[in-house]
Amino acid sequence: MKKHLAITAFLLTSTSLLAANPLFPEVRTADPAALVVGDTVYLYAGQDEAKDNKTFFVMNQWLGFSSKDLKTWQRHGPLLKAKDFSWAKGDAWASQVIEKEGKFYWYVTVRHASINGFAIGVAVGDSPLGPFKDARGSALITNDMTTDTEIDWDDIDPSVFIDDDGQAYLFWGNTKPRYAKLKASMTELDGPIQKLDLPNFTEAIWVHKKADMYYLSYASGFPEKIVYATSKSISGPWQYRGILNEVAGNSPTNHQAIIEFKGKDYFFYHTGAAQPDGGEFRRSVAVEPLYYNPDGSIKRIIMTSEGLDAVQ
Ligand code: FUB
Repeated sequence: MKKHLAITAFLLTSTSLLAANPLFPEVRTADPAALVVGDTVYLYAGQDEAKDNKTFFVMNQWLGFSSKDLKTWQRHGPLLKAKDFSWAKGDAWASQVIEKEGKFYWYVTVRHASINGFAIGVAVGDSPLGPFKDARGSALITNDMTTDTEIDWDDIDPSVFIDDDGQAYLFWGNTKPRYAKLKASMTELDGPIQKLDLPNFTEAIWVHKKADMYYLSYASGFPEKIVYATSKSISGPWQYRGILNEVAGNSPTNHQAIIEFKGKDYFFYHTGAAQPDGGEFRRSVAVEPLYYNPDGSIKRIIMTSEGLDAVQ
């Protein structure tokens, strides 16, 4: 009996055994975006508020989380809402936060109130947890700036990458992948919108760099698999390298964030696997280790219920 109590006490206090995938079982989260600042990972995710999996997404705000070991997470609640952009109607879809010179820029997908379709906005704050406020008072990208598709949700899923020379690039898109340079202000385009050539592209671009290789991962097909391409230059050409993550349990969408933290690499994604009510419109964020091969390719992600051990 004494031994049983000791084991129970160990399970309750050992964070490395308690936290698993999905990371935040008490809330539905989607479209993870991770940011490393010093010894902390900040994780931003849209909140899936749909009551069931029958109709469509209900997403009004983005939640913030932070961790120093990827196992014990602090919940910071909503850090930004779609309605914080006065020109937006709602739909807090995928986003990414990036740091430049001590400021934190949060690029978001929202539905525009007066221009048909989805748009990309940017908020700014002085810390990774904000407070954040609309940096422009208007959208950075609107649907009427990209007229080569029939759909009105082609301007979604921003991912911003700052190259070693300080030049920032905004990538985004649904069905048509695009990118443009950003001015030093981070809130204005600097030049034309360019097209990318990526096979079977759906959405969810994430750009990162490892050693001297650029990586562009994205959701492909539908239901979505996360695939990736590599390049020796941020402006391409991009070489398709294959599947990174298979279709995630019980969710036709997927959306990834890739980071290096304390010397190791990690892959955040979402699934519909949470019990009892996870699914297409009630997703949950999870995390797995990510491993590079010596030739720069990435090993296929293995989705697990256990998740990670605590990072020391
Ligand atoms: O969460 C709403 C949309 O579904 C995102 O913008 C896409 O990436 C997909 O996950």
